Amino acid sequence: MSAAASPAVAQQFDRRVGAAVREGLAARPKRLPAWLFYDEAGSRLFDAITELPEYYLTRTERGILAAHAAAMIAQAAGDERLRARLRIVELGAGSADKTRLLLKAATDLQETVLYEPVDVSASALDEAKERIKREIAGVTVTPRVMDYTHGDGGRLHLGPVDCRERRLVLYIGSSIGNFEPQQAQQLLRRVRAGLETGDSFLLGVDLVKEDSILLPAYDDAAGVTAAFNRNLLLRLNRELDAEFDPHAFAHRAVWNPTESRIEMHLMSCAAQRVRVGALDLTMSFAAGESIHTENSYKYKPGQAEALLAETGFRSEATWTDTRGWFAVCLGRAE
Ligand code: AVI
Repeated sequence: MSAAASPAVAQQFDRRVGAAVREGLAARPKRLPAWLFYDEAGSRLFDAITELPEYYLTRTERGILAAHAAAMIAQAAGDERLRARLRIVELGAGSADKTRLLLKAATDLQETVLYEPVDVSASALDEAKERIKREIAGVTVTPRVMDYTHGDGGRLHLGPVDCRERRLVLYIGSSIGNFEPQQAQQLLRRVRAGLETGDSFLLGVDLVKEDSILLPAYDDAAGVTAAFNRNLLLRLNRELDAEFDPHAFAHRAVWNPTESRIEMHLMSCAAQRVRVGALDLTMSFAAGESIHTENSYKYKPGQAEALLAETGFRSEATWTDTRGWFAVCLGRAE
């Protein structure tokens, strides 16, 4: 165990990661922000989560898109006589897997479509671009590497469109669920401020259901979600010269009905002290003390539509699965 950070790590660590860890571990209760999950290993683990039998979200949303993509695209494009050409933006596109269904529906309607995936990860965008170019004729992909959650004076900068075009912004995958209610509102306001009246916004939300369904989705039998949660500590070891023993922390998923959210925690199995070399910090953990690593909000029926209405969109349509587990809502910028 080294007493100080190795010079290489101390000089090179990402300041945003360092600041988030310093702030989160000084808070009571201790917390770490969920965006820290998504380094290369974490993104791979998340892809594996989406394939798990217990993680119904991806599969359910994909089913809704498969059944209704044509209706979603037609609704966004508007009345047949005044129909606009759509240009599709996707926030947090990642691997853009389910988006293919919407892109295919768009090319069925208007033959060609411009697709602008937005993500902080350039490598995820490059992969998505190559795959979509290969698989769907008629799609031109222009990726944008951008943190759509921050900066630029409260407005998402998407650039000009042709006067006969309308933007359709996709925010699917229940990504909005990882934002606190107030942050979710702020994000939608940012998006609205970057759109013109008549543009539209497609939002995917996970709905409240029995905890017997919710909890296994975040605590699966194969332990993939536990590995995803613990990878956060491994990331701090790699990037901040920290000395966490990930197996000295247990993965916990808790349903909080008052806040309508699944919480993920890493619970210290024993009293321990852990050095974070690059921050020149030693943290103490009591036995049973937890680090709160994620909230995943589950929406009540009508709540996503209310959020759209509060943030400058007219809620026009909602599509859901037969079990009512997941909803995809279309809002029109007013
Ligand atoms: C990315 N996000 C929508 C996932 C969720 O369900 O909240 C992240 C996740 N956390 C644990 N499993 C999946």
